[in-house]
Amino acid sequence: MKIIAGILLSLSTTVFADVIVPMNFVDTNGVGASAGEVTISETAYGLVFTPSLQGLTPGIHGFHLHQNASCEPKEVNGKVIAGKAAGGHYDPANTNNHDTPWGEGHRGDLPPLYVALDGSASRAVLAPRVSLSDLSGRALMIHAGGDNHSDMPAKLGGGGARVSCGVIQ
Ligand SMILES: [Cu+2]
Ligand SMILES: [Zn+2]
Repeated sequence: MKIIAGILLSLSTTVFADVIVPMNFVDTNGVGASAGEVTISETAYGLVFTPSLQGLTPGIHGFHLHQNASCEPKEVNGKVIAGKAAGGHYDPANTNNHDTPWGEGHRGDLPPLYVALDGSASRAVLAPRVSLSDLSGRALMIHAGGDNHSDMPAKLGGGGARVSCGVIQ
């Protein structure tokens, strides 16, 4: 019985394939070099985002699901902004609030990414409100600065510029 249970368990954990998102650096010229990838897997507690990234600035970075499947720059009021074609934070309920990953605001508000002193990121984060059905046609975004999961004192957690992005197929 133990063997059968083991086989069933290993089958059940492979039913849902991980989603792998290639990540690239972005700037006002467009999509640049590869930064690595993020693997998204489903758990009983939500989705786990496991980064395998290099070349980032050490420290905490805002990390979100954005609305559109594009990482291209876009002009806003005569100014070209990196990654802006990805649109705003994924917000299917139109809350217009930036909040915690477990809060009532944008569903795309993920826990921030931790980047080590050597510029690599490998620590996984758990997003309890996001499911696999939310992913298709979105973009995964890493910001230059951190994220206080509030619109105060700065909008959208204060993370600032979009530095790395990946389209989720
Ligand atoms: Cu963002
Ligand atoms: Zn948000």
